[in-house]
Amino acid sequence: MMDAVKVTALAGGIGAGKFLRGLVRAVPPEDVTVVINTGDDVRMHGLHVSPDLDSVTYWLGDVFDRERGWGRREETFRATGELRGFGAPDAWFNLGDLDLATHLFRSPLLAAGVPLSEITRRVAERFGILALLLPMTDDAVTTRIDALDANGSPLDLHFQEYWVRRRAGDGVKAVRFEGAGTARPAPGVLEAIGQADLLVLCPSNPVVSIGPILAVPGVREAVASRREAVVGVSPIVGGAPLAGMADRLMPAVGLEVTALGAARAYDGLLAGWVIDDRDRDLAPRIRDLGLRVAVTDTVMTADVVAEALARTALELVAG
Ligand code: FO1
Repeated sequence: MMDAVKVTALAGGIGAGKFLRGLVRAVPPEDVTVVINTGDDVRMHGLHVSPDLDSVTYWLGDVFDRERGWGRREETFRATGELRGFGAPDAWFNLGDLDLATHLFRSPLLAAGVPLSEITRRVAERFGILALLLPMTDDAVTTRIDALDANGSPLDLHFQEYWVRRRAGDGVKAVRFEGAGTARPAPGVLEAIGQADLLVLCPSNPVVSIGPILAVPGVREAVASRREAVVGVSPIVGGAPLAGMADRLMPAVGLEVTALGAARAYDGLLAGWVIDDRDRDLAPRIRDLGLRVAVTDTVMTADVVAEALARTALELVAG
């Protein structure tokens, strides 16, 4: 354990969840704050679903499904099957029966005016999570994809429609974070960035996972002002994401799909960048960006691998 080091992590969903399980083994979980993307949040069947908040919660709460990556283990999807039988319009999105309880708990509280950050605290408490989990904002921010379908017709899609319903099959023209311009960081977010000893950008999609967090006014500036303490872990290994759709979204914002391209996504924010053994050849070019580079195993098949990765990342920018 690295003692007396306060760490703030910026996180998306699956890759972040795996990494954070290692981080809370490397430092005491009470010293970890996680600022989580809410741009993927979506209304389904009238319920508020927060996929990245829930992924991080389930991974740290020890109820994750390592194979599927999202949702809970020992999950069943009977309610969604039933909704499909009704012809419910949102039944293309697979809400598990246990997962549904989270949305049923959260949605009426939100409707009653309880901030998402407070609800997130209560959900994290229920799962015995000692790290502090913060949504990036209590305001509505929605990631939208400007795309072209197979016939070249323009589409304006919610991120989940693009990713789950249409299986990332459309050509991506642009990514927008609707509402980000007027969103305020959730209580504690700027403080957690300002007061951390070390900051970590988790191995999450730089465009649609970390991008929305940095788009909340004040957050990018806060991270940039701590640059010397910021380390990132590449979500790209061997020219492809380990999970997700970064390979389709990075080119749309002018980034090559490599560990170098992912580092470039964080121009002006990083002191260190951790890449996988397979990307060793890219290290000199990343060092040319002015970054310290660590090369290690980033494929987190088990918590011990994630723990070693977290230690390597923290040590790269510590002291
Ligand atoms: N991903 C899928 O590929 N298919 C699904 O039906 C699906 C449902 C789902 C329900 C709740 C939840 O929290 C996440 C869910 N995900 C699903 C994952 C999600 O679409 C994305 O992986 C994240 O938004 C990106 O981090």
